[in-house]
Amino acid sequence: MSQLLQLLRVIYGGVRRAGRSPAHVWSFSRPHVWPFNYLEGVSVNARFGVSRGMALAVSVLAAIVTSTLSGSVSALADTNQASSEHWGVIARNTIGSPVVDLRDGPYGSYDKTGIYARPPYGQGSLGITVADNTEKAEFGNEVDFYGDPVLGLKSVGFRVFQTSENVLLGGSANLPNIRFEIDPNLTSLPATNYSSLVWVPAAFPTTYENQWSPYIDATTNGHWFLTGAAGGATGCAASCTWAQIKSALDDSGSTGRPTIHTAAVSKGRDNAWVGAIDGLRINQNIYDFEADGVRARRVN
Ligand SMILES: [Ca+2]
Ligand SMILES: [Ca+2]
Repeated sequence: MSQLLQLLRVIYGGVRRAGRSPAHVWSFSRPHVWPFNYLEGVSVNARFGVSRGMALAVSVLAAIVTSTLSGSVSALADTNQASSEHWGVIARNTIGSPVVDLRDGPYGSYDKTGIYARPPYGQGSLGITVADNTEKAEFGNEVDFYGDPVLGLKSVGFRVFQTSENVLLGGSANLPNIRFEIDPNLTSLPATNYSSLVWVPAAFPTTYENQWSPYIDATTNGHWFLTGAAGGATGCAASCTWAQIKSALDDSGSTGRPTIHTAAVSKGRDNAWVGAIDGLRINQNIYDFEADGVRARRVN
């Protein structure tokens, strides 16, 4: 078996374990570099993309060598990314019949040119349509972040395609959210094992409308809150800064540190909204939403 592994490394430049799911988690030491248009001061590589032929070969060989590898790796760890197939609509948190669609584009709006007139990563994005204040859409990952430390979250943010129509419908802060379902593990609430940790973006500058935004850093922009009992116990039921909410969750109690259940982007229930999201950043990975799936781009 070790000889087979050695052969595989010679042929493909090395394979290594990159996630919790055994059959879908192979990445290569020489990652595919996907074209991108602009970055938040960093360069990234996509480590999800492999050619169909290579993917087929690896899927066959992966079954042979999986048994030689052991241990699980956090989705927040340096060497990992979430698997594309683990991203999707989170049914539990979807209300009504919103549209959540991995799509090409949007390119535009019609009179826009330059880097903000095209998806920031690849050629597609996550389109979201919410009809009114009764609907809620959520797209995320219920597998790869499970059990990861909330206090280990360092970098969070995304890019968004906002329209002036959305602003007319709900004001300049009518935007989607980033949402982590968590176990707050607060000492004062030992029976509370669930809360949503939600980021609410600040009002959008008019200059960002009808095009792609720059990177919006959720650790400095807007505000955060916690739902349920944890919101009241931390003083963050309505609005806290990122620093405040992390400090409030860091009570170093006997119940343990807060852990992540899920990671997602969401919209609702507040106003109608039609737009798109791309480049969801969670720590050292930028999740590139594309029509054919979600690629993790590693921030170098
Ligand atoms: Ca994209
Ligand atoms: Ca708990």
